[in-house]
Amino acid sequence: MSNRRNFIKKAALGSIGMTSLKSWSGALDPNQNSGSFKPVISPLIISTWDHGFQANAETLKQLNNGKTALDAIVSGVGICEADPTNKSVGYGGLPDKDGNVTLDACIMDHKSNCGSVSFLQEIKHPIAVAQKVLEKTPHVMLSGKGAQDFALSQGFLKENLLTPESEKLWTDWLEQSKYKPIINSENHDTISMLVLDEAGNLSGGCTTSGAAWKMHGRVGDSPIIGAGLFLDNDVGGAAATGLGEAVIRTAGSAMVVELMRQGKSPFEACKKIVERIYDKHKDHKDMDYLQVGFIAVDKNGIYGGYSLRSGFNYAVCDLENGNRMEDSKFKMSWNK
Ligand code: SD4
Repeated sequence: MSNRRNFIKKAALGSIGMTSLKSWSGALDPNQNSGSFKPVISPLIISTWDHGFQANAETLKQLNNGKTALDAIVSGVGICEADPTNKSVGYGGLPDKDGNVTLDACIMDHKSNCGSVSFLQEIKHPIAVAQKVLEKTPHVMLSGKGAQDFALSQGFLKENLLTPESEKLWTDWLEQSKYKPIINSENHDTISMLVLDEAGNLSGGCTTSGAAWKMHGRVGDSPIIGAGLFLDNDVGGAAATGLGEAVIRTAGSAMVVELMRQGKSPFEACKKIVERIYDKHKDHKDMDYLQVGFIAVDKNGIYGGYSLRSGFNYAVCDLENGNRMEDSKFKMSWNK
């Protein structure tokens, strides 16, 4: 590491994690204004939505404590999973139409090792189970009862994840029983996180309770490597939030990474795939409520984000500039 880099690192260490800049212009490209155009100093952590701010701070703390990137991701997004007020991730997540909280998560490291769980019930930290799938099994993905049995075998506890508040929202919803995902509500959805660590290696994770009031058994994009999350340590990483069906139909995160491989910046790659999703869905029944957002980071520490509709933001944390929220650029506003 150069002397200058060391100096910046030391100077930044005192304040990192506490900086909250609403409007930040450090490395922003004036022509793009949704991401950076010059590398920032790693570790770089980028996470979806307001809840990403707290998650980033925890992940950074764990990295500074010498934890591996995967352990740090599990701790960071684990804060959102454990938060009963967060209605779209983990404990307190809104249930399916039958009142069951079912969780999806995945994790991926710089060597392309992956672990994933889908349709997991009564286990508070699906991201930690996904990490165990990666480390302890010959498989990538475990689902439903099998995923739960595996979690129990690894020492996870069975818990009721339906809070009284979420149960009340569900019983209110039962009066109409109409399935219409409202993404952006209360400014959160899936938490997806990408990390470029000090060694320059990429990793990522993604965890969600999925679409509220979904059919029992529905699985979204978040546990699917290539849809909700994808990275190639030679190129970059990308992760998604929003309506999983649309992200799966277009292999969203994998495509963002492929576009970066072809030379697009993270911002351009996210924008291009969001536009593709729009083209494929403009006459689709999902279009009324469709929202998708992507975050991406390349191997050099340049990052970006883009969403279909307004309201998406993400938290970015790097050594030089601290932890802050950035608003994503978007294709259209909600009233269109
Ligand atoms: C999913 N991307 O399961 C996640 C989150 C979500 O409506 O439910 N959005 O599709």
